[in-house]
Amino acid sequence: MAKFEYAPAPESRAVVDVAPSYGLFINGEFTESQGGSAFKTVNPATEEVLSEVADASAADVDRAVAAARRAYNGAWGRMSGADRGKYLFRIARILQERAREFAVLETLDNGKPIKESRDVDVPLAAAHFFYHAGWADKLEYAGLGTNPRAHGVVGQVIPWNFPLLMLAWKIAPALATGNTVVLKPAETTPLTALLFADVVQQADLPPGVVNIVTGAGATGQAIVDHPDIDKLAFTGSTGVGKMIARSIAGTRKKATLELGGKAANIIFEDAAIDQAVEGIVNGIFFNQGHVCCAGSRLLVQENIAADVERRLKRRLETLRVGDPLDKNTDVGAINSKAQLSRITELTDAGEAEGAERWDNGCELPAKGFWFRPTVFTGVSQTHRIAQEEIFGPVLSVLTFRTPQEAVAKANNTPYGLSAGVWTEKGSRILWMADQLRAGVVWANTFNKFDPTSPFGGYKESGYGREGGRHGLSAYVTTESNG
Ligand code: TAP
Repeated sequence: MAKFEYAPAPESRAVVDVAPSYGLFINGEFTESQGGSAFKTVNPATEEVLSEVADASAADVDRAVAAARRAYNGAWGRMSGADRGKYLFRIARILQERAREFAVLETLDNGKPIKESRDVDVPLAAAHFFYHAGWADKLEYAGLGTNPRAHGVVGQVIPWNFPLLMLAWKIAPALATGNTVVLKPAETTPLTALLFADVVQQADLPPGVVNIVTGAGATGQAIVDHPDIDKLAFTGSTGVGKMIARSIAGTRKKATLELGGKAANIIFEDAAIDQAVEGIVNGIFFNQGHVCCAGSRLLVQENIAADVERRLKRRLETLRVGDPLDKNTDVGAINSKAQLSRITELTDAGEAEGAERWDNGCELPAKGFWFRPTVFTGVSQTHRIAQEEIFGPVLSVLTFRTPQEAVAKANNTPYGLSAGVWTEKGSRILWMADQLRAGVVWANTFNKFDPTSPFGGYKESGYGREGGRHGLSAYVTTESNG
């Protein structure tokens, strides 16, 4: 086993063991993939191979769905909500107990700074299980409709930007409502999902309730196409989301799609500027900008634009880019070579289309996938960098004069996931929240998440909500929604 050490101080050392290879987690145990094929998962900060992971074929997905069906028809389907809740509480507590292990593994496989996996990803994942544990025996009173019942077997496909957290967003509500699960993590970040399988065993969950099938897009497609899946939950790109919607059209499958975004972070002249600059930096550079709700467009009122740009650049010069396992790192590695190429292609297009490019000039490690925090000014609405999701540490700055113009520009994208408003005027916050076509609107803050709040988009950002009472409704049928 390869050993990876975290934290330079000996007293705060935590070590995580990464096995040289992993199988699929089906029916409560690890098993080989039927075709025997595997793929490598790489540490994006060093390009070192971390492990070889089984590549699930359609036949493996079929085995996983059959196991989930047996579990649903068996003990799990008959279990009381109170007993299901106990399993969820147990999982939440184990996640807390093993938090450091999860944080280090997430950082190794994803490239995100350890302070983010430690303080955001893992605690929020545990919080999601605690929150849904509380719902498991109260579904009758959740206002979801008459006689809420599980769908049955749920297929779940998640992306690489918050691997453990997206897994928690998917699995916790599915189990709380009595469904069983077949989940596919992203190809570049399978390791925390496989460690979660270990937690499932530790919590003594009945076999087949949670199945983890690793693989690439073809494995996801096999889940989507499987005839015995009752409901699909997908988080990922709008392109793949559209393909999934087409694949299941006319079938009995229900679906929730959480897709891309191009959020506007809007600063008015009366805002507390330093606080707003902090929010903007967090909004786009948190998790290297690999965030669906990232504030990737800054809309700043024209008369304060020069001041904001100056303060923003000064702040960006203080960001530490580098070793994700260093507790002082602010911006880690780009998750994959493919993602780095996409960011490079779009930023080159930004320059070619005439926007002015600036980066913080920091040194980058020799190995691994890296991109400097970058800001484009003089961006117009038609530029690709103002329209397309870059999913990297790149901010496009546009200006506006009136609130009406800010709303028009903010809404002028195919997406509608999130937005931020910075102003001292309460009435303006309420007016903007009403006008913005975004599922989440933050005021004088950004990137705040809580399991009690529903999260999801308008337009091409998808449909359905995750979190809160609204998120539960996607996992049940009632006498009114069939
Ligand atoms: P995708 O390429 O769409 O991949 C998402 C997942 O779908 C991965 O597990 C992927 O497998 C799988 N997949 C690929 N092709 C598939 C197919 N034909 N059928 C079924 N599954 C398939 O997105 P990504 O690049 O991993 O993630 C980034 C995107 O996710 C961004 O657009 C981001 O905005 C969005 N996102 C949205 C949210 C919310 S809540 N709205 C949250 C996080 C991320 P592979 O990994 O093997 O390709």
